[in-house]
Amino acid sequence: MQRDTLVFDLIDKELERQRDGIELIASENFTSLQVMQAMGTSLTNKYAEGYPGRRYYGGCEIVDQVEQLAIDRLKEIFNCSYANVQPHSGAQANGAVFLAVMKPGEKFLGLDLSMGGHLTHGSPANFSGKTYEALHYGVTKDGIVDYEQLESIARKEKPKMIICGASAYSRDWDYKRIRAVADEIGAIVFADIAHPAGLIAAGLLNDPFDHCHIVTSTTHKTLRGPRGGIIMLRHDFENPWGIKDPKGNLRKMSSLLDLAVFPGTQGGPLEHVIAAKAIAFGEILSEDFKAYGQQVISNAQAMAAAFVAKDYHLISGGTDNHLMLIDLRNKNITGKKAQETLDRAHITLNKNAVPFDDKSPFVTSGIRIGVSAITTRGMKEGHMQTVVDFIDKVLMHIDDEATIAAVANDVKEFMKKFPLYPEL
Ligand code: DSN
Repeated sequence: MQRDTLVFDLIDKELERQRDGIELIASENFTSLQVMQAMGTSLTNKYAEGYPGRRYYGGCEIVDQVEQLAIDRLKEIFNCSYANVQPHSGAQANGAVFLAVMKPGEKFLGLDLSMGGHLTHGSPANFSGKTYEALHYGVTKDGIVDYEQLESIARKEKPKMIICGASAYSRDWDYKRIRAVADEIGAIVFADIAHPAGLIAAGLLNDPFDHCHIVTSTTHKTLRGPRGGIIMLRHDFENPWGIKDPKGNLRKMSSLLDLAVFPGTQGGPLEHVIAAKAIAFGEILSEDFKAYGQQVISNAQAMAAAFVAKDYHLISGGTDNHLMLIDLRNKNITGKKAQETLDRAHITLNKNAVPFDDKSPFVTSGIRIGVSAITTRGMKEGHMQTVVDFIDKVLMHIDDEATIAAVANDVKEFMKKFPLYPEL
């Protein structure tokens, strides 16, 4: 077979785009070269339905070791007793949790998508909102999770499960408070830590594991691994909710979750991605990762301060983690226009609804910015002012093509200081 230059040329162009630009999408990061290489290996050819040591196919003796390594390392990172590394994504991981613990039509409570929540936390367009009765809490006018509202809905509606976690929330969570109300009503607490997982792994944010029965995450955001999902329990438990497996047997939560991933929602695990997860987890266990997490938070706080100094309105006034949400209404710019114009200046971020937004989700009043990827590229606090200056220059000259082109050139030049995959 001839090399497919059409596709490989596009892959080369994407690498060039990533090298030349300032990547500020809060859910993105750059994996190490070895993590990326593991995904392009012979492991992609192997079917391995089941779990290590209990598969439905022959020839699994090597992938069993790979998957067990990933499980063991993940358990060590979060001090867990159970980990499932097979979910293909965060949405798949969350889907498996729902399948394991909820029956169609039962109630659960999650953060509203328009207030920073995630699609899988009950959006009407998502399986979670279509299959179950989704109730929502929001944030206060100061942009902080409205715990009083959460408690009052929980006491009144008695949902079976409460989800904490968000896609666009820059503050830490009070997991203990959520667990307290859950215990009052006998609800399961499920934390989706997809965004801050790396900072939790580094011990820099509140630890959800002691208070939340079930925890899921993606592996590619602040954890800096390949695209994928994971499910974890610090303490496995006989479930007091009387939840049964499809055959009607009472089982431990770990067993219900394993069944919900395979065969509940997935077939064969992606062992090449699991190998990459294992490598990423090894990197997280190194001392360097804690320093990375600390730098992410320092950079986010330096960037937030630089935006505030230029009169940008940050939801909640700042950040505890890797991201910030900016309401652009005082600048008379929509999120859509900001995203599209910054893209032309090689600055990539996403438009985002802000709490109490008056624009559609396709337009939005805000932008979401994360610093995990630029921190991986080697930026420090001092570079945040330069990035904010680039963004501000574009936004303040949003219809001036010459200025946008000049910033695009400056960005490209600036990013040469932070090499990305020099070996490629
Ligand atoms: N799409 C991810 C994000 O950008 O936060 C969440 O799934």
